[in-house]
Parts: sequence; C-alpha cells; structure tokens
Amino acid sequence: MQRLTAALCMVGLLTVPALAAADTEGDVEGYQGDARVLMQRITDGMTRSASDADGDGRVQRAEFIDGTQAWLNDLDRNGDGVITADDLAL
Ligand SMILES: [Ca+2]
Ligand SMILES: [Ca+2]
Repeated sequence: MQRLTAALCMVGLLTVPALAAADTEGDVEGYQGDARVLMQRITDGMTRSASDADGDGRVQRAEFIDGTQAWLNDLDRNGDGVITADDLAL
C-alpha cells in the first residue's frame, strides 16, 4: 500500500505541472529504464491531450471521467478492477 501511495503521490507531483504547462506535458525526465516506462504510462493517462477526446483544448467533465476510466483500465495490469501496488510493480 505504501508503494501505491508513493506512486500516486508521484503522479500528482508529475501531472500538476504537466497540466499547467503544455511544454512539459508527459515529461518523465529523471526516470530510467522500466521506471521510466511505468512513469510514462502513468503520466500519459493524466495529460490534457489524453483526456481531451474532442480536441477542443479543454477537458469537459465527461471527457475527464471517460479518460480516467481508460487510464485506470490501462494501469490495472491484472484486470481485477483494482489498482494495487502489484499493478505498478516493476
Ligand atoms: Ca474537450
Ligand atoms: Ca489490479
């Protein structure tokens, strides 16, 4: 659970700046190898471009909810409907 909490905190730290400045969107600089791949998967799901389904530059509530569902499904590696540390393990 601590790893999941840590991973979600990292998501928050990485995605808030990414949402605020498009030029840093999805930036996972500082991560290498498998950790970089994992962090890229996590951050890609929370970018504006991933959620803005109609491409109008804004994320409407329905787009956010649909995008979040797709993001969670992507992170749920074993498909049990729950994101755990095992899903985020390297
Ligand atoms: Ca939109
Ligand atoms: Ca899971």
